[in-house]
Amino acid sequence: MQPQHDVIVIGAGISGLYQLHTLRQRGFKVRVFETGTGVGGTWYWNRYPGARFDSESYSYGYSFSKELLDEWDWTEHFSPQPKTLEYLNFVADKLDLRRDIQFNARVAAAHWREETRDWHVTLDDGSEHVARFLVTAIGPLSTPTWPKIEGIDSFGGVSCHTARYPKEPIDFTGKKVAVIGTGATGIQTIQEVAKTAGTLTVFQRTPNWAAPLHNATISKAEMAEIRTQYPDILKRCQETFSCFLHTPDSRAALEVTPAEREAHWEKLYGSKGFGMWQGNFRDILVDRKANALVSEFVARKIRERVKDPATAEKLIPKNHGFGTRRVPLETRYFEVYNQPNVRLVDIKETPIERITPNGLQTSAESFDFDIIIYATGFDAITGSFDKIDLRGTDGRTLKDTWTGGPKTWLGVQVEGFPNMFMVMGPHTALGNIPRSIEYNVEWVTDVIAHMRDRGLTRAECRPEGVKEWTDHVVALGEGLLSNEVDSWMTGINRNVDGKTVRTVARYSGSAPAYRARCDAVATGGYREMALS
Ligand code: NA7
Repeated sequence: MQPQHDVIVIGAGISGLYQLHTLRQRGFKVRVFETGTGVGGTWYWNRYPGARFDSESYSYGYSFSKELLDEWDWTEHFSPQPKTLEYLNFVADKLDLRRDIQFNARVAAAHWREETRDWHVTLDDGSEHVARFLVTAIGPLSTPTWPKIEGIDSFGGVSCHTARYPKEPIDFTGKKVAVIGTGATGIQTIQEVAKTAGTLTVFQRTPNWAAPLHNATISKAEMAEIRTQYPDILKRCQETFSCFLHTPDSRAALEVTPAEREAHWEKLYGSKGFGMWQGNFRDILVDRKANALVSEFVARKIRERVKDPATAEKLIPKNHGFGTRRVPLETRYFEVYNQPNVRLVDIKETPIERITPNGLQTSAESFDFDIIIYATGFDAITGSFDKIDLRGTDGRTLKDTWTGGPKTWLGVQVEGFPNMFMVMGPHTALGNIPRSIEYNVEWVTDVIAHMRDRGLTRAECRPEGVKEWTDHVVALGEGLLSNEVDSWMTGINRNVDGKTVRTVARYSGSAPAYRARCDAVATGGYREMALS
């Protein structure tokens, strides 16, 4: 079978849409395969109540097109999912992207063919497609995981995972609702469902440190003002550590006086977005003493906000410090537990034994529910790769290649997988993700264009490059308190076989350093790669 396309892109989320656009702009014939029935990726699937950005909307949208920036109005500082999905549809229409996207199309397998130097892709429906290059734009958090609880299929009411939430909203009025999971997703869901549910029971295994979001609407006049500031906003995102508007304070918590510390933390706790996590003193995520102090500050806030002291204690994490897991941002989350219709069940104390036709059974009690929402997270970073039968040279699978943790070159290539490029793969700078995506996508497009212009048909990273980058990523993670804690960021998900040992799957250096490294490869004529 001859190649029908220059490039096959898997996924039509923020990465895939921009990858399609940049490649098309450079004259490539591109086909995008997307499992969903529409564009949006993360923002297509995560329709759960309360889903929204934790990054400021105006720092999150695409930055490459003045026209898009000029024509799109954000309505809230932290955009809710329906508006974000509307935005991504607006982008797809504006750039006329849909004609090259096939929806309802899940890639089941992608095999490299050395003799013809191309990728042979098979969809779920058995159809086959061939392209010279393969770009994975499948997202780091896109394969939802359900808990392994006995009887999960026996429930007679409505149940769903937050990342597979139905398109028709569920009405909670007067209903008995359960939410299992208290990560960033669970917290957004809980604070929304609590507004209308008859009763809401939250099943918490591990509490997470959360900080206030301080969302607000954006008026037309304010949006006009923001638009004039776009150059500064986007420039700042390019300069900060993780592409957020917030970046670590140059001072250490332990260098300043207790009064200065307190004042800084009060200010951060009272300001919008990720400041408390990303704009904090530079030592809180590496120094145990500094981390204990900031954790104590946030614990105090929880105790002030939750009326029942026993409930407050349950909501305060004891097994990890503030910021060592992804910090959920919340809007009156802790106050939810002061409502008479809301109850917190600590399932470390009384584990869930089984889901029953009417609800669920813990070791202490039987509960009846109309609705159970699973906010139980994702098989993060490598999970979406594992679901595809990806085979490189000699038929070796990617899953086998990554046993014991991912090994990559710059997070964009894998040894033995020529002509495959990853956008937001393991070992790339995630941070404020669209900013990282735009860089990654443009870099990949440049390599592919470089090859075409020189008649080159095969690109593979070199083994020594993979070792150097993987060692570098592991070294960057040393000393970070977050790498001592179980979370999706350290590759742990006990709902997935084999994801019980911590791995370093995230690049934890700065985004500017990452870009400088990748820029050097490009300006060096990609000599670090084996191109032929
Ligand atoms: P997370 O952060 O992985 O949270 C999943 C939650 O579900 C967490 O509280 C888990 O408890 C809980 N969980 C997982 N499995 C079970 C079982 N079997 N029983 C009970 N509770 C369970 O996923 P999110 O979707 O909230 O957020 C993922 C990222 O998406 C987020 O960080 C943002 O970047 C966007 P645990 O902590 O494992 O004890």
